[in-house]
Order: sequence, then C-alpha cells, then structure tokens
Amino acid sequence: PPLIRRADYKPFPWLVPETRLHFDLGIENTRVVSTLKVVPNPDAAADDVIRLNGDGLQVSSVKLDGLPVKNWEMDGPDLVLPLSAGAHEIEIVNDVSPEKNSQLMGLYASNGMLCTQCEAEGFRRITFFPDRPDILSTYLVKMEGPVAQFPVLLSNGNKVSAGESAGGRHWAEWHDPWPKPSYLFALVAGDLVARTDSFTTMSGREVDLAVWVRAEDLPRTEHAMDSLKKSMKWDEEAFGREYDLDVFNIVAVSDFNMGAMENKGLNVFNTKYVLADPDTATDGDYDAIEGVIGHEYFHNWSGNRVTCRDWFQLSLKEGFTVLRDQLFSQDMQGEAVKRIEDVRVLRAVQFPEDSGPLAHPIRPDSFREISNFYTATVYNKGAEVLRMMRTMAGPVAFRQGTDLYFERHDGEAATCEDFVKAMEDGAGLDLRQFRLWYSQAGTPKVEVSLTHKGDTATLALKQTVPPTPDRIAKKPMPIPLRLALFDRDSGSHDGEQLVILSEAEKTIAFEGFARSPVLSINRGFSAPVSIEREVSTEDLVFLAAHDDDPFARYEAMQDLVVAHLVAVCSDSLTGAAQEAGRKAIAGALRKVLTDDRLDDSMRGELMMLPGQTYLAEQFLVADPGRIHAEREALKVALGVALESELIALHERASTLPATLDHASRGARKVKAQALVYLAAGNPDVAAKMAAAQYDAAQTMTDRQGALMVLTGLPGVARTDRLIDFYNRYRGNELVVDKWFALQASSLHPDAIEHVKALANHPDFNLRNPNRVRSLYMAFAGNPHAFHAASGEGYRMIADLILALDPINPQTAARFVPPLGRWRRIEPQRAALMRAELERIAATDGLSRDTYEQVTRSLG
Ligand code: B3K
Ligand code: ZN
Repeated sequence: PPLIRRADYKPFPWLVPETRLHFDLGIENTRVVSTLKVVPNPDAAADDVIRLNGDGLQVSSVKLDGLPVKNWEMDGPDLVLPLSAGAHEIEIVNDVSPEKNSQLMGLYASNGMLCTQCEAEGFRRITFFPDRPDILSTYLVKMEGPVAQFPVLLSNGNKVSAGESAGGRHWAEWHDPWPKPSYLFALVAGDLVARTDSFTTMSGREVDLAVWVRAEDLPRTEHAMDSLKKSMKWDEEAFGREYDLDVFNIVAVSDFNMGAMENKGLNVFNTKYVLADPDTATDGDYDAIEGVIGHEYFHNWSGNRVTCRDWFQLSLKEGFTVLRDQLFSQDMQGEAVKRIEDVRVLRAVQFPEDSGPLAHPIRPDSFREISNFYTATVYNKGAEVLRMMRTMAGPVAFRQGTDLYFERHDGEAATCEDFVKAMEDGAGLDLRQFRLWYSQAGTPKVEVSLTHKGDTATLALKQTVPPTPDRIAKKPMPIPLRLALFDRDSGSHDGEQLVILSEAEKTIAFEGFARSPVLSINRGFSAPVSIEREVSTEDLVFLAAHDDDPFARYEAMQDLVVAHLVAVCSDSLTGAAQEAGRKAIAGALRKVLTDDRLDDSMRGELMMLPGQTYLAEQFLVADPGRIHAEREALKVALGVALESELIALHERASTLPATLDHASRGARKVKAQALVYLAAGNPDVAAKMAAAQYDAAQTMTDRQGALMVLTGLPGVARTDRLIDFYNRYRGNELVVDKWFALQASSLHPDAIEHVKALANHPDFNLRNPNRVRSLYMAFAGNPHAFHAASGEGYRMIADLILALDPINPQTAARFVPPLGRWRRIEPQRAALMRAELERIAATDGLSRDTYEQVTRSLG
C-alpha cells in the first residue's frame, strides 16, 4: 500500500455542487443510483478525466449528461471517466450487499436494520465519488424499501417528502441544504422507535429532537436526550454556536467500530454511548454518554460547518472537538475531577503512543491507512495543544479566536494552519514558535529544580523533546507552566503565575522567601509534558495535603507513589527506606480517607494508584511483571495499614441513597476504591463486604464495583455472583460486555484461562466490535495476564488480530499497539512480542490497516 503525504495535497480538478442519491433498500442487496452535478474547479489545474473513488464496487451502468457511455474504465477500485471542460451530470448505478459488509464501513446491516459509516473513506464503499473531505456537495437522498422491514427511513438534513408505493413498500426523501463532504453522509433504515423532544435555539428556532433505538431500549434513552439538550444550550453559551437544521436525529446501533459519528443532522451512535439506566449503566457510563453526545453535537460546527481540507488536518476537528467536550463536561460535572480524569487518559494512552513506534505529530505527515490515525495523539494531545493556547490567551481572548475561525471558514474545508492564524488574529497571540506543537511528536520532558539562597528561590527549567521515529532532532517549544510557591508554615501562596518556557533552558528568580518554598508546578496540567524533578517526600506530602489546585494535589499523591514504586522496582531502596516510603504513602492516604473537607468524588481520585502503563512509562525498559507485583504489594501494605479507615469510609458511604446526585455518585466511587484496597489487604473481609454490596446493589456502579473485586478473588462468592450477574442481565448486550470485560481484566491468577474459555462462550462474537473489545481490549490491558512470562498473552492477541483482520480490519489493527511496545519491555518478553508481530507480518493478504501498524511497530 502506498504512503500518502501531506505535502502532496492538490485540489481536485472538479467540484460536485449537487449530489442526488436513490437507494432501493435490501439487506442482501441495495441498489444505488447516484447523480452528480460536476463543474471544473476554478482553483485547480484542469483535467480531461474525473476519478471517482470506489472500494469493491461493481458498475452496472454509467450515463453522462443523460446518455449511456462506455468510455469509462476501472483503475484499480476507482472509476475514471473522460470529461470535457464545462458542467456535466454523471449518473452511476451500482449494487452493494449490506449483509456481507463485516467491516462496518459503508452501508451495512446490524440487527436487521441498515445503517452507514462513511468517515473516513467509507462513502466509496457505497457509490463512486471524489471521496475526499474538500469536495462539498448538497445531498438529496431518496430511500425506498419494504414498510414492514424498514418502517423508519432517515438521512441527513430535513425530510422533504414521503409516501407509499405498491407492494407494501414506501419511500422518503431527505434534503440537506448544507454543503458537506461525503464522509458526513448517513442513511438509516429500520424498525426503530424514538424518544422525541424539542429545543428552541437562541434565535428562537424550534428544533425537533429524536433518539432512535429498538423498542425494548426506549426506557433507557432519557439521559441521552437530556445530554443532547444540555449540549445544544452549552454550545450557544460557551462558543456562540447555534444549531442550523429543523431536526436533529440520533440513532443507536449495536455494531459500530467507534464510539459515534457526527453525520450532519443524523448522528449515529454505538449503543454504549446512548443507553443508560441506573440498573444497567455505571456512573462512568452516564458521564461518557454525556461527553460523547456533546462531542458529536459540537462537531456540527467544529467539523461540519467548518470541515477539514484533507485527512492530515484531522486534529483540526478532533482536537478542537475533544477540547470542547472536555470543557462541556467540566461545566456539567465539575472541573477538578474531569481534568484529573482527562489527564489520566492522556497518560495511559497518549504518552505511551508518543514514546513508541507509532508516535506521530498531532498533524501527521504521512499515512497508508487513515483509520490508523484516529489516535489519542490526534484527539487528546490535539485537545491539549488547543488548551495551551487557551491558557496563554485566557478564555475571553480564546473565544475571540474561535469566533474569528468560525466566521472566516464557515462553509469551507480548512487546515490546522487556518485555525492557528485565526487564533493569532482573533486572540492576539504570537504562535510562530508554538506551531511546532503541530509538527513535532514526542512528549516533552521538563527538568525542574528549585534552589534557595538568602531570600531568593531560583527555579531552573530545562526542556527536551525526545526523538521519535519520524524525526530525531527537535526544537524547543513554548511550554506554558502554571506554578505557585507555597510558604511551608502558613500552607499558602501569594498567587499563581504563568511561566512560558520557550527556550531550552531558563532560570527564574523569586524574591522574598526567607525559607525555601514548596513548588507546585504544571498546575491544572497546563502543558502535556512530563515533569522531572528532585523533590523530597516531605514536599510531596505537603502538597498532597495543602495544594489548593486540585489537579496538583492529585499529582502530588501520584508522584509520591510513582517515585516510590520506581525506586522499589529499580532495587535502589534498602528495606528500611522501602518501609519508610510505604509509611509516608499510607500517611498521605490516611489524610485523604479522613479529610472531611474533601468531597467524595475528589477523594476517589486521590485514592487511585497510578496505572500500570503510566508506571511502565517511567522506565526506559520496563519489567511489567515486576511493576505489577510491586504495585500489588503496595496495595496490600496500604490495605493492611488502613483497614479500619477503609472499612469506616465504606460504611459511611454505604448510607447514602442510590440516586444520581453528586454526593451519591462520589460515595459509590469511594466505596469501589475502598474495596480495591481491602481486597489486597484482607481478602476475606473484602469478599464478604463485596458480596454484601453486590447483593444489596441498586445501581450498576455498586454491583460492578463489587463484582470486580470478587472476580479477582478465588472463592465461591466469585462464582456465585458471576453466574448471578450473567443470568440477571443475559440478553442485555452492553451489560454482558461488562461481564466479559470484568473477567478479562481481573486480578485472578487464572485470568488467561478464563479468557480462553470466554472466547468459546456462545455469546462471544468476532463480528461485534463491542464484544471483541470487551474481551480482548480488557485482556490486553490486564498486566499480569497479557504480559504472562510464557508469552501466551501475546500469542492470544496475535491470534485475535489474524482471525479478525479479514472480518474487520479497522478493529483488528487497534490491537497491534499493545504488542508494539516491545522495545520498551525487558528483553525476554520483548523477544516474544516481536516474534508475534513477525508472525503477523509474514501472513499473506493482510489489510492495509494491520499491515501498516505491524510494519511500523517492527520498525
Ligand atoms: N469522527 C468520528 C470518527 C470516525 C472514524 C472512523 N474511522 C467520531 C468522532 O470523533 O466524533
Ligand atoms: Zn470527533
């Protein structure tokens, strides 16, 4: 497969101002008639042919300006048609088989309904078209099919007409007045019911809202609808963005490669991000639904009204929209906790990507398969880069920048450079050097030291941007660091400062400190960097107890544990020093458990130990077995040392009612955390408490939290509750997914055997991405099972990739990165991981997706 380069962008020689589509719908066969108005592109070099992309399509007939023509030819999957200068109308007829479409790209069948997924290059699996995001067209779509099978017919925009036809058939016609690229096209046909509502926009227009699901799922759509209305309101207030059609439809489907898709006026969602009630969805699920509904809705402006010129600009819409959904969720759920959660995801997923073989800048320079670039780097680091602009400009000026961006580029396919320029002009920032964040990959490292002499504290900062496979030599980038210097006696500071580290090294003197202050730096995680500093345990304990920036307080707890575990795993601590380290951590954690000024939601964050992948990141070459063992040993020590406090916390939290309010949710979070430590420190007591919590549970959060602990503990309670859980929720796909995931991610010593057995469970199904992920993504993230010294875990993931690749390459390729970490893993495991990658690479007929990820990972 060829390498496609950003530098090679050329505008397309033709424009397609109007697209008309006719679908004769059927599960086995759907006939597509496409009529395109094309005109020469005044901004491109003229061409005497038009190349229409296809992917696996067979042509039935082609007409040009109303007359059948035969002078077209196929060039690989594409159709190439000679075309004289001037305006033309092209009509193409072809057939597709939704039922056979297991890739879930293009038009496919899911539970008897038909739906589409076109981003990035799925439209070409439906019909021939210049399938690139800079070709904007209005769409008129007519769908026709049997009423009984497809009572509901939806597409983008507004419904313009509908009617019955002979033989129990009917049709509907939809028109989308907003020119859009083909990746935003969508069609849905099926037996669906809707929760409906309406929203009045800021200019007073009424919009009909609907969330479409299967009839049995209707009771679980209330939260999705609430989230949609909140999103619409918030985007008006926070970004001045108003909705622009008369209807907004959301459809939930069970078979979906990603979370959801922002098709104009017709968002298609994975059921996981729509359906919720307290009995079947956790508090985390509720938040995720709100966040994803917001995200897709916000795309209506950041992505749809202003789209991307080419796929290298993906972060233009995704990084921006992630920032928007994060700010939305911060406003809905509370800023402090949301920020901590977002940073935890960044560190667990994006940092490893940035330090491994798949590292790429947020605006990549080349790809073979664009689906492989829907990454945490493009999305989450992309959001961090914009967040830094916001930190430097302040929220008011940042908003002026985004206003100018929308105003300048409405209706256009824009570039990241367009965004930066609008931000410079609108917010009054100078971003010349800052643009490096778009072109340089790798997580910058900032070395920090604070010295004190007389009444002056001197801060020395030094940045390095590490080499990545695409580039060795890097330039320093502007790094905005929010910091504060605490007086250790009063426990307070004189105000926060924003320091921008633009050069490789910089020192700053702070006067008026008779005693050496305690430094709190990168507060709020103001820059997506890793901070390295010599800091005493005493200072970290101080910050963990006193920092008024909630993120920094969390960070101090994390640093305390990270420093300790890194030292233990490097064998650099004496027994006594190790004991002292544990004591310090236990002391800090005790304060967290008992500080009654903390709310439980924040307490739950402060209780969380740094994750295995983030810990592994601290080592040039990590021993996952050792890290896991030491992390568990620390849990045991903390569970033993704090048993009575943990039990008391669990008891107190158990008295709160099972509602969805903030306090009850916080209580459920600390209950789950308390059980995790108790399970390590006193498994018998924990098993009893967890079984009781499970039996009394009124919410999925409580039930799942209890079952997670039980699943990791051998014993009868485990088996009984696992069987109960399955029987209670069998038939509910999303909850059965949880049942698979709990077992695959469990601490149980036999987790590998459990996963093998589950792969043969009648409910396991390689064709359903949610089910595949619930078993195997959970497994790939389970350190002791995936990294089993025998290499069995690696073999299982490689076997999965090979089995899944012919069915669903996009999802298969997502399992390559865990194996791709081999260079950063100790030599014996590294050799086993590499061998599995080589076995995959040696297989004939790999998809472009898997081929690209495996070859990059072998490097
Ligand atoms: N834009 C879609 C991503 C679809 C990618 C398909 N390979 C979802 C989102 O980011 O909102
Ligand atoms: Zn998105």
